[in-house]
Amino acid sequence: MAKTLNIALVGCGFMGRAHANAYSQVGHFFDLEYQPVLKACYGRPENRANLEQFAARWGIESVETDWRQLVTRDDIHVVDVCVPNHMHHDVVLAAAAAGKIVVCEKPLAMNAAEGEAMVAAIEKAGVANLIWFNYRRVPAISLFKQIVDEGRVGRPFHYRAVYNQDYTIDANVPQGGRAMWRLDSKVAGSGVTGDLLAHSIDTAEWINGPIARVVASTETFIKERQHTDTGQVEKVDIDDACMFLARFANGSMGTFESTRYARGRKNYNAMELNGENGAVFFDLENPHMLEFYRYADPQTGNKVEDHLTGWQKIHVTNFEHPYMDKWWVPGCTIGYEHTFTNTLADFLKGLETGTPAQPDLRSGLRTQRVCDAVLESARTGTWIDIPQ
Ligand code: SOE
Repeated sequence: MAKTLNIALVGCGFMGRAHANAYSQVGHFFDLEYQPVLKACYGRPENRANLEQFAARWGIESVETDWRQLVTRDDIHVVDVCVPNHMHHDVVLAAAAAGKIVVCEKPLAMNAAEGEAMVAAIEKAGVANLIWFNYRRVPAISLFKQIVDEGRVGRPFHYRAVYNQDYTIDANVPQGGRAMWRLDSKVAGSGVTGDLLAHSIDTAEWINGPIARVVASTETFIKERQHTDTGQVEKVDIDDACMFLARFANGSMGTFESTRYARGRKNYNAMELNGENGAVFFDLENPHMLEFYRYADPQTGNKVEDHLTGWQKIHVTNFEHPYMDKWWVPGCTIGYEHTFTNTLADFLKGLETGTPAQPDLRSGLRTQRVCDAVLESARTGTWIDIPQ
């Protein structure tokens, strides 16, 4: 017997669309006891026309222009927080106080202090929760983790992450407003560190364990931009680029690079792990390919290298690959939007089985602490230890 879960989407921008699509699709592809229903969505009163159009397009039953009213409605079971970052804290606290299930976009908050209050509220309320680090559910990235967990990489030496884009190179790109709030520090909290490196950090710690310490450098290439809300040219306070070195608790070394000034790169999220027995490489511009270098047998440690040794390319579309038995037939690919559907399916399965899906908000707080340490290191020029 299906159980209905009424969803309130708090936010209807880019992420609102990605989530709305996941709620609409999940029941068509996964066998789940819980069936989400898009009950209501929130948008600002001045954007009411957009909000109504959004609701009509996605079949959402009602609209609200007061999010506080929405999150306390009796007919809502799940509050999905996909408004810009500066609102996450208040919405999560109100939703937790109302006893709602909470699913929140990344990064968790503007900073770790806010994140701590959010996790405390969630844990006090005892409500199920999730942070949408969707890239864990790219089938090839899930397979990356599986290969590492199977011991095929062996002792890890190096983890390398790059997350580059190029959409802010033009000095005429404004900051703020609906489209460019990610460039406004008062709304976003930080630049590439919270927006892009948060993904890289989440994936890195998931695959290679906790980061123990970091040292970072950041740059803001374009120091002033016109602000959409005021029309004035204002100082830009976000990090346009960030690079940091990391030491993992397992002894391996990490390098992380992110920028919005890598001409030619649109959403280049890449990672490589080099270990004693092998290595794995992934990049999101080739989303179905995982590259694996096999050097030694994980059981015996014996060298398997011969004249055929080399990087092996795995087209991650077979039924035995993560998530792929839920979609099409081998060889038929899935895309960006499916990573949200896969994430949602795992979350709903977690509600059904009682084994909560990860990452939850506490895990998001861990990532937030690493982001804060990276930014502090960039300010002070020193290594910063991450509280474990
Ligand atoms: C930024 O351009 C952005 O939309 C991020 O905010 C998302 O988290 C990332 O997945 C794609 O790029």
